[in-house]
Amino acid sequence: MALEKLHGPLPRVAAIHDISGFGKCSMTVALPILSAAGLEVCCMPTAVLSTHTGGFEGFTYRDLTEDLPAFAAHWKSLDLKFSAIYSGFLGSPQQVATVSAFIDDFNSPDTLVYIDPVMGDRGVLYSVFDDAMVRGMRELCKKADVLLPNMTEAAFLLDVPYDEGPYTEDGLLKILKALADMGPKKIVLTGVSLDVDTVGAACYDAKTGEMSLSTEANVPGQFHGTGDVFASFCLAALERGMTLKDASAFAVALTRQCILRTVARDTPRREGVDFEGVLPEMMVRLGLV
Ligand code: PXL
Repeated sequence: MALEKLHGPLPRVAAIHDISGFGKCSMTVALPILSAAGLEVCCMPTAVLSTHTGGFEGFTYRDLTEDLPAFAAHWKSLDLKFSAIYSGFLGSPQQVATVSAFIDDFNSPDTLVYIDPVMGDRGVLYSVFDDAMVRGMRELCKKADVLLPNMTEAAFLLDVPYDEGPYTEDGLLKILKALADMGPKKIVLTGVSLDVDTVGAACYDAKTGEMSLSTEANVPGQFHGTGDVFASFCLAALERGMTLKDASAFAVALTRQCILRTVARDTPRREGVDFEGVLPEMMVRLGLV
């Protein structure tokens, strides 16, 4: 694009995630994906870990909850405005409350709040979480314009037993409506399938009552960090103007590409997926190159 057509800042995203030094997830996938999508990322690191907590032992964990109010106050003094506020893994109910206050401070009619209520997978909570965390997340979800839970997180948020699927369209609609009753305006529910051979996402817009399903052929196995990769692709697409339905299908397709590349590389699952190799395709699909 000609330089004279460029004007003003890129759309800004406040990304509120931990930094896990090894094992690609949270900030280390959100930042590169959103930057490659032409969004300016303002990083609010909630904690610094040597690795993520899923599949490693002996990791370090430096909690940064106490730093966050001063971070927010400095950003306020700079009069920063955000197109999106995007939160993911949070370490404690106190941290959830701090992020909730950040959203209240920085939300505006021009801001979309994206909440990935990272809490667990395959029916179980991550080892570092308990009931108090689930209660905290329920409160935070009320503030979401777009909520991005997986099936496990949906079950904990709704306090219903986890069902490993496959699901029916009616069953999915019931879950989506119950989640919408908690407050979020739009929902993208991941880990969804109508049969054993496919997997994808179901999205729901509370305003129209419309549900849409996007699935692709399932790749067996558990791949760490795919929830974060999915949410980041979905946010990128929505911020670049795609509809909810198209953004959801886009994120399903690209996340599957990451998984296929990881299977081909045969790297340990806990190290995360090869999202790097999918960035060029993402940029092409977004019309950026
Ligand atoms: O991918 C979610 C995630 C993010 N951050 C940390 C985690 C996890 C999941 O285990 O441990 C620190």
